[in-house]
Amino acid sequence: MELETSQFEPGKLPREFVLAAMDHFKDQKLIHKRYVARLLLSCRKYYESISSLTEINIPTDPPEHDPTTEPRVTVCGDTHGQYYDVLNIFEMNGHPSATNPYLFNGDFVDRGSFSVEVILTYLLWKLHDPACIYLSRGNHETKNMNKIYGFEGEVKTKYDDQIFELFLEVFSYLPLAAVIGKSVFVAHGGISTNEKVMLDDIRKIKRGIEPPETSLMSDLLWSDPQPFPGKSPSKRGVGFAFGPDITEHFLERNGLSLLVRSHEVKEDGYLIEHGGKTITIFSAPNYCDTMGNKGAFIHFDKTLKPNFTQFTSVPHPDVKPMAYSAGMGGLFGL
Ligand SMILES: [Mn+2]
Repeated sequence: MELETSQFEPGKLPREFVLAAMDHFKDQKLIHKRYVARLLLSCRKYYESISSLTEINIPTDPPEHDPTTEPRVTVCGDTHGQYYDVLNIFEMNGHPSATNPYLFNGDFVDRGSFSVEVILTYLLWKLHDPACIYLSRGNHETKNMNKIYGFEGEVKTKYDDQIFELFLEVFSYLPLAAVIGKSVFVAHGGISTNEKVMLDDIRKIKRGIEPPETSLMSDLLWSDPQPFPGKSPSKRGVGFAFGPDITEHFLERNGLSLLVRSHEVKEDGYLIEHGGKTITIFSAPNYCDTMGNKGAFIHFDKTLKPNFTQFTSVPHPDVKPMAYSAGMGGLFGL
């Protein structure tokens, strides 16, 4: 399928092209470098123009492929280069569309060796229709992590240095958090332990940079919940661990009902903590081909109560996780 440059604009990329590209990827074929470059340049421009905080509304109509269900938004956690499991999510839950919107909550790349296919698929859908898929940045959409955990090596093997630099630029402009139905706050790591942070502070975060070590941006991308009150230094060395009291105060002063975050593998694909106020969602089943965990995603309808779907991993071609990692990453923990 041949495309004009003018078709690489938000809302103009034909659905048939996205579906054909996904089939190509499934057969371990790539799309031409000139399409990838156009896609990334167009996405960089688009993401640069929008807020650091994405506002998502529940659609008024149910998904076209399943009109008997309630209108809903689907939230997925880490997918980490597990392209065949992402295809399985779309098979179970339908392709992205304005009536079947998805929010992917960061960590699309690294670890799994089909990271190029995963991120290209998401960005192609984004250009097809910006209202069919929303992406928030994870701590793996960063230069330092990509160097260690495989994405840099993978892009340089499948494309080249120039395309890798363009990916980094797109990552640097991804939004940092989302609010669904004015009520559910979603960020990859979690929230800041600074008890004054308001949604407006998140909206105002300047992007186009790698996350500064101590910053609201890093708190959103790197933090983890802890079961006891207060805050602790993070075991990861970046961000903090935040207790149920910090979650409660953040939600209350911002008029929100729930925090959804990802960033940690969970045996059941999700975990509810902080008296029901914090949910972890993780969508990479059998993470790194070794963890044996389930994946899960969440549906939010107009009641804004979470509704979970769990799934197990599907087979993928014999390319091991971290296959393109040049460094020592494979020797560190999971
Ligand atoms: Mn993460």
